[in-house]
Amino acid sequence: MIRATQDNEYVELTSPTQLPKASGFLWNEKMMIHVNCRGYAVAQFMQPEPAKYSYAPNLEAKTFMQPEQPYYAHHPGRFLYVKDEETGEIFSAPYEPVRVLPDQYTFAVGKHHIVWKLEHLGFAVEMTLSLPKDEAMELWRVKVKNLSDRKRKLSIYPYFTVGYMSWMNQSAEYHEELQGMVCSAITPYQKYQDYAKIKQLKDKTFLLADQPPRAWEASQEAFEGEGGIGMPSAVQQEELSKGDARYEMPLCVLQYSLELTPGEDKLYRFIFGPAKTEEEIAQIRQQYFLNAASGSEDGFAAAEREYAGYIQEGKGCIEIKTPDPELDNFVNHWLPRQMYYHGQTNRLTTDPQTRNYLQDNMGMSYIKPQMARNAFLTALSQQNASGAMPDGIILHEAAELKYINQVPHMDHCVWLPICLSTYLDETNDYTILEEEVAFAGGEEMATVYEHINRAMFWLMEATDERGLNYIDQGDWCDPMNMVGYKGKGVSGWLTMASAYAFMIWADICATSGRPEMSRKLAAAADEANVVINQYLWDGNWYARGITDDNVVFGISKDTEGRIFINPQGWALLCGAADASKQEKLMRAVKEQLETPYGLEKLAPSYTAMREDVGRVTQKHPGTAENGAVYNHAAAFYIYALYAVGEPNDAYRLLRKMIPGPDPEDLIRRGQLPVFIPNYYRGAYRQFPRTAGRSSHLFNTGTVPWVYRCLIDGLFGVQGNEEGIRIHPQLPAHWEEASVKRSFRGAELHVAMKREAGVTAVEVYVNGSRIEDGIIKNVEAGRVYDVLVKLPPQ
Ligand code: CEZ
Repeated sequence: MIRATQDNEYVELTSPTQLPKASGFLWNEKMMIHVNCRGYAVAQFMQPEPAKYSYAPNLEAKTFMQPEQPYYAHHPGRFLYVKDEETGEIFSAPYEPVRVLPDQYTFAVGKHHIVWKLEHLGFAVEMTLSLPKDEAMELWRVKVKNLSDRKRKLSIYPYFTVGYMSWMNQSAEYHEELQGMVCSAITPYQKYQDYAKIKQLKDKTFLLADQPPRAWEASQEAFEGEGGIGMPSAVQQEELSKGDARYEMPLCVLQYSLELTPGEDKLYRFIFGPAKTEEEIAQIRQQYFLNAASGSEDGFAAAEREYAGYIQEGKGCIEIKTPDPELDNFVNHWLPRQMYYHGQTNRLTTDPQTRNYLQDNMGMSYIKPQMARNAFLTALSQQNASGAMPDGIILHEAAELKYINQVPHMDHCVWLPICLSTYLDETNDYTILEEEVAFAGGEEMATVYEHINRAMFWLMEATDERGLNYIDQGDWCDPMNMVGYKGKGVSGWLTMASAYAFMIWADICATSGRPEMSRKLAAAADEANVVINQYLWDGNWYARGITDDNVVFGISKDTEGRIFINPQGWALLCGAADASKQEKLMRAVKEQLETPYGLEKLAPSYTAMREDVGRVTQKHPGTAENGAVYNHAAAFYIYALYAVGEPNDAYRLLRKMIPGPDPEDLIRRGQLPVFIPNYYRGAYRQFPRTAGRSSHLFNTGTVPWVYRCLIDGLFGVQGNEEGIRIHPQLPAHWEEASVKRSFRGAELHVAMKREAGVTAVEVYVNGSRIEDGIIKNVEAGRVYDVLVKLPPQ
């Protein structure tokens, strides 16, 4: 039902109904497309703000990408109606909108393309989606084959949703000379000042075909007639009416009629996307379909090939082999791909949230460190001279802070040293600290070192008389907006995160020859830890914060939101929790927050508004920050477990982030193991029926943290200023594992084995024992054979 192909190139699903929301996604420099097994699609492109070219049937609100995206009959999709011309029978690929269950069905999610294959009525249909590397457009291959032993006649109708483009102006028609359809619209606006902006937009949607169609239809209504989208009247007629759309909802559908001898197949190719002008569309047709560059390869095939190469560049820096092949496949292929997507696209925003931008680039440190470096400098160039970081980082001159970035959050500074430390671990590039960068406004310049000092001092100052950090309208938890909006409430988590940031910065200062500053920071961390224990320890775990009215919350006497995961994990990281507190809080987490699908972010989920906590309590219980298995928060906790040396709990929880391999688990999550979603439904103890269900939202800060869990924790192959420290923390039930680690231009082949008689980790490099486990002065171009002997369990 769900399997990886032999070569691990694809994850395949063989039913369109068992996991109806199963999906995959592709992206390039300009766009992203998320498609599901039944043919529905959400595509966005940047111009520079995210825009659509295939719309819903009603006016769409512009907002950020949503979890648990609902699908419905007229949801934008890419379909192929197939009509047997002898019997009149009709079905559609991949499954929607006709919903006839085919005899054979496969949805294959690959890294650089996505394929739907089905067999029905003696026909095989294959639809393949790919993208070019730099342009916003979809490249489609549609192949039909006669599987029967007689000649067959059929019509196929490639259908591309255009939808409700605009209430001001929308139309569509077929263009003979383009051999394609062009839909035109004007993005709705009202202020004359916006005219200058909207006149630049790509307001056309086109469909180009490599072969002339027999007929077409450009009006959604005319196409559907009384039959509706499930059995369109136009498909039941002999020929589409070659109609246009005049302020009618546009559609791109073509008809091809063909005859196939037994075993014969035929391939069609299409390009679907946005454009500004007809000339641009003509240009695309020329480039992709008419210019056969060399031999048989035309622009279309060259673009597919180039795109495969682009995705291939997003390789991670470890290749693992463990007793868990599904984990191996995920870590070797899908996890770095998802991390790369974040680093390359900035989640399709022009003003990524500062914490997201920094963490996404923490992940990029493993893939393209130069890009991470530039991103850190970009972020710092928007820092206020006071040390405060803005809520979002502006990536385009015309961009402005939108949505959540208009709400003041207090945590952005903590991510600077934390994310930079990963970059330094990977590259050892301490020169970044000496780089001169301006502050916002451009008047004052300072080194990166000075910038981060100011961020740390800003955090030290942003505390109340007790020394706890103010939360204002939020911290890492975006919607925790009413704990401190009156100016008094504090965040327990943020106090811990600040302490941890001070510790990390203290280390970096020490390593870069700044002992004085290092001591100052370490002292600040110690002071924070004292007040954390004084005001936030509740007996068995740490509180989440203290409200404007001085009410401690996230504690045993709360009936909802009794325990939050973040203060527990970060108390382990920042060193606030001593051994006895560590044990207590880990037990509380296991008892109250662990579920079969991972760790809940808080429990019990709030079922009613708490006006002194805020919007988070109004989210549906068990979704998102209100007690879902929020993977980003779970990843922090797992990272903390590795930091305090709890490999078994850490691994168990880590494994729960990936759907499967057990079929029941896959069905419950409803998602293929090709990405980690931002959440799985939680509130396991309150709403067990829906627990485990994936949000299908692949935008999440989880992935770089999972990668860090693997590098710094599980496989213990973390870089440092001397070289690389080998210190695996395999779970007890693993006898062995191996890792191929690319590191600063060298390659390490690390074999890990449990061996009788071994009492502590022993590391051998090219045959000789290394006492401290640190391979020093790693030389680029060299291959290191590393053997790690581990004590038996
Ligand atoms: O967004 C994420 C943010 O992108 O939520 C995280 C936060 O740390 C990330 O920076 C936790 O709050 O209600 C809201 O505004 C939500 O908070 C969303 O914006 C949330 C979504 O899950 C999107 O990923």
